[in-house]
Order: sequence, then structure tokens, then C-alpha cells
Amino acid sequence: MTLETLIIENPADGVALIRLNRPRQYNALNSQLLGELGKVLAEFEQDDAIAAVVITGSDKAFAAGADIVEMLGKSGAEMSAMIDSVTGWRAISEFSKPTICAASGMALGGGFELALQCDVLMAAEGTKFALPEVNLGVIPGAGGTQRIVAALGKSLAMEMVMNARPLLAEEALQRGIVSRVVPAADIENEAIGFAKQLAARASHSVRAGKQCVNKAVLTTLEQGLAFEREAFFPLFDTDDAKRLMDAFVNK
Ligand code: CO8
Repeated sequence: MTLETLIIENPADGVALIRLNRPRQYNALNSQLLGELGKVLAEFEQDDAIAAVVITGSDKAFAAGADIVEMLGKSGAEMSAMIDSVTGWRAISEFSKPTICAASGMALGGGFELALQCDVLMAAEGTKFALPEVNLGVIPGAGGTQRIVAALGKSLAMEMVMNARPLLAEEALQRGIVSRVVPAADIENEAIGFAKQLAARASHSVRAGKQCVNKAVLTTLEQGLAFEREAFFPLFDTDDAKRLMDAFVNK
């Protein structure tokens, strides 16, 4: 597959790394990039050698949001058709394997929303997260208004959405939106190391856990509990569960 806006690296041990690569535009997410992201994730979904994926950008920026040049002058209907035609947003939310975002510099607007769609978000010290869409007369349209509320609470979420209030990595860590903050020089290795740990684990268990936790964000508690129950019992029929429990009991 020829890629122009992404670089794929393979640090081995079941991990693949996707690097957003539009350096002159701070990795702004245009339809080409989102289309390529969709295709790459579809390929990774089928690839048994890949068990976890790290998504990153550059030191300067994870991503500065949707591509404003591309959005300029588009009607609501044209934007909707454009978003429907690219597979990136859908692919990331439907991807069954764990995704870890390693963000540095800034993650703005759609860039923050992409980071929030990953299962685990790690950040370099000082990384700035913000939803500045209000400055352009719109709102976050890729889940931002919904995904930040559980972690930040309504009042801070409102400040971010209605007034573009930034959130630095350190505060994001305190709030639980980010799981780790490390020096910029270490962020990629930190995320890759964690991804390798996941890749070495029982894959059915990791993926079921991912789906269940994501349900908690997307559904009511009642629906989430029902989903967890459905995901729980089939795991007893997997070879991994039999092997790991046997190993525990028989030392
Ligand atoms: N889109 C397109 N181009 C961009 C973007 C962007 N989001 N951000 C930066 N660029 C480009 C600039 O146009 C400029 O290009 P050129 O060199 O050709 O003039 C280049 O990157 C460098 O930018 P600056 O000169 O502005 O560099 P600075 O260091 O002064 O500032 C910033 C960098 C802070 C990143 C600044 O460019 C900025 O504020 N960018 C816009 C950030 C923003 O508003 N993001 C939100 C966009 S809207 C959105 O994300 C909606 C998501 C909805 C998703 C819906 C899916 C369903």
C-alpha cells in the first residue's frame, strides 16, 4: 500500500506504529490521511502478527485538528458526505485490537478527538490538549463533547468546548484522560513498551477488556454490565484461559 500521510513502523513483538506524517500542516487530519488510516487499520485487523498499535505524530504535534483548508467553504451536507467517505474515524472506533496514542506537542480539535478514541492515551510533558473548534464557529464533531465529560466533569468540559480552554498533559494526567506523562524523548518507547506488554497477553482477554471498558463510555451502566456479562463467559472456552488458570493452579 502506498502511503503519503502516514509512516508505518514495526517495532516487532506484535506491535505496529502508525506515525501521522503531514509535518508542514502540524499533521492536520485531511481526508487523505483519514482514508489512509482506515486502510491501514483494516489491514492490521487481518494481520495476526499485529496485536497492538501505537499511533503517534511528531515532537511538535500529534495533530492540529481537522484540516481547516479542506473544510473551508464546505456546506454541512458536503462535510457530512466527506466524513462518510473516509474510513479513518469509523475504523479507529471499530478496531478490535488495543490502540495506544503517544501524543507530543499538541493535540487540538480532531487531533484530540482521535487521541481520545485510542484506548490508552500517553503524553509527553507539556503536551497541550484543546478543543478550539469554537474559534472556527463549529464544535468538536468526532466525539469530543461526549468523551471528555466522564473524565473532566461537566463544568471543565463546558469550558473546553465553549471557550477552547486548553488542558496540559499534567492536568490531563490528574484527571485520568491521560494514563502517563513522560519526557518527550521517552514517549514513543514508553507507548511501544506498553503495547508490547499487551501484545504478549492473552489476546481474547485483552480485546474483550477493551470492548467492555469502551462500552462504559458509550452506553448506560445497565447496558455496559450486560455487555460485560456476555463478553465474560466465552473467555472460559479459550485456550489462553485454560492454559493460564492451569498454570496458576499447578504452579
Ligand atoms: N488545518 C490545516 N492547516 C493547518 C492546521 C489545520 N488544523 N493547523 C495548522 N495548519 C497549517 C497552517 O495553515 C500553516 O500552513 P502554511 O505554512 O501553509 O501557512 C502551517 O500549518 C503552520 O501553521 P501556523 O503558521 O499557524 O503555525 P503556528 O506555530 O503559528 O501555530 C497552531 C500552530 C497552533 C497549530 C495553529 O496553526 C493553529 O491554531 N491551528 C489550528 C488549530 C485548530 O483550530 N484545530 C481545530 C480544527 S477544527 C476540527 O478539528 C474539527 C474536528 C471535527 C472532526 C469531525 C469528524 C466527524
